Amino acid sequence: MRSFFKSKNDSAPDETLTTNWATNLRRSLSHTRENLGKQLSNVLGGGKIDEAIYEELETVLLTADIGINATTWLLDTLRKQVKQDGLTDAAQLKGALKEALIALLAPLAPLARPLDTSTKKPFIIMLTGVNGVGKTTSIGKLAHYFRSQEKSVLLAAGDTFRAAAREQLMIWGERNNVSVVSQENSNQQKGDPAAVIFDAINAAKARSIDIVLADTAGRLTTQLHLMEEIKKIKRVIAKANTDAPHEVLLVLDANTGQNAISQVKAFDDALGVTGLILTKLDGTAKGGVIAAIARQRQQNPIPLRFIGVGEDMKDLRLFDAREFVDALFD
Ligand SMILES: Nc1nc2c(ncn2[C@@H]2O[C@H](COP(=O)(O)OP(=O)(O)OP(=O)(O)O)[C@@H](O)[C@H]2O)c(=O)[nH]1
Ligand SMILES: [Mg+2]
Repeated sequence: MRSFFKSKNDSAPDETLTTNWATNLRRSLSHTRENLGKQLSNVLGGGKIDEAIYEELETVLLTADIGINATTWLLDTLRKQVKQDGLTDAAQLKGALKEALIALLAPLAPLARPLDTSTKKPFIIMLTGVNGVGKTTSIGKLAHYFRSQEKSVLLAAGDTFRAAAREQLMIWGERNNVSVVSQENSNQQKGDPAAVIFDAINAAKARSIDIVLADTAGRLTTQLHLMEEIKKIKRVIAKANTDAPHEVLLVLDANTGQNAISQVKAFDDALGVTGLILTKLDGTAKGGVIAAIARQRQQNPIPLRFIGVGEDMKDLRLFDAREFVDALFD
C-alpha cells in the first residue's frame, strides 16, 4: 500500500545558502586546513626553491588525500610557473600553488555549469551512492535549498531496503513542510523502489510540483545486482517521464579518500552521473580528495553541485573553487 504524507503548511523557509558563507566555510574546513594549510606554511615558510621543497610538498599534498595524479599535476604546473615567472623564494610558491589548485578545481564549479531546475516541470533528481555517505540527509538539505527559492518539492522514498529509511525521509519531509511519497513495508515483502519513485513522479505531475527528489538505498559498487537495480530505477523513471531523470546526483563522503575515484567511475558507467555532492567536509582532514576527483575528470568534468558541511538542513553550500581554496589556505 502506498502512503502519502502531506505537509501541514506550505510556507517557504526564508534562509538562503549564502549567509556568512566565507566564515562558515572556513570553520567547516578547519580540519583539512589544519592538516594541509599548516603543513604548507611550514614547508613554504621561506628559503630557496629546490628539489627538497618539491619533495616535501609532495608529501604534504598526498597526506591531504589529493592523490598521486593530482599531486603530480600540481607539482608539474608549479615547476612551469616557477620557470616562467623566475620565482626563487619558497614563500612565493604558496600563491602559485593556490592558483594551480583553483585552476584544477574550477571546472567542477557549478557557477560555470549551474543546475537549472526551471527547464522542466517536474524536474526530477535522483540521488545515489554507497552506504552512509549522506544521501538522505542531502535530500533534506536540498529540499530546504529549493524551498528557500520558493519552489515546490516532493520527496520519493526510494530506499525500500534499509529499515527506517522511510521514516528518516519522512522526518526530513516534516522539517521542510514537503510531501513524501512512500510505500508501507510489510514484514514479508520488501518494497519496490522503482515503483515508489514512479508513483511519486505521477503525483508530482498531478499536483504541479516543481522538483522531485528521489532517495535510493546505499549500495556498494561491487554488489552487481544492486548496480543493476539502480539502472532499472533510472529506466523506470524514464517511463514516467521520457527525458527524466534530469539530474543524477552521486553523493560522495569526503572521508572516503581515494576510493571516491572508483565510486565516481562505477556509478558514472552505470548511470551517467550529471552532478556530485561531496559531504562531511566539516568532519574530515581529507578535503583534498576534491582535487583528486577534479584531476580524474579534468577532460570531462562532472559538476560538483553542492558540498555538505554539517548535519543540519542548512549545512549545504554551492561550490566555488576560489572561495574553497581561500578557506583551505588562509
Ligand atoms: N558532519 C556531517 N555529517 C553528515 C553530513 N551529511 C550526512 N551526515 C551524517 O552522515 C550519516 C549518514 O547520513 P545519511 O543521510 O543517512 O546517509 P545515506 O547515504 O542516506 O545512508 P544509507 O541510506 O544508509 O546508505 C548521518 O549521521 C548524517 O547526519 C555532512 O555534511 N556532515
Ligand atoms: Mg539513506
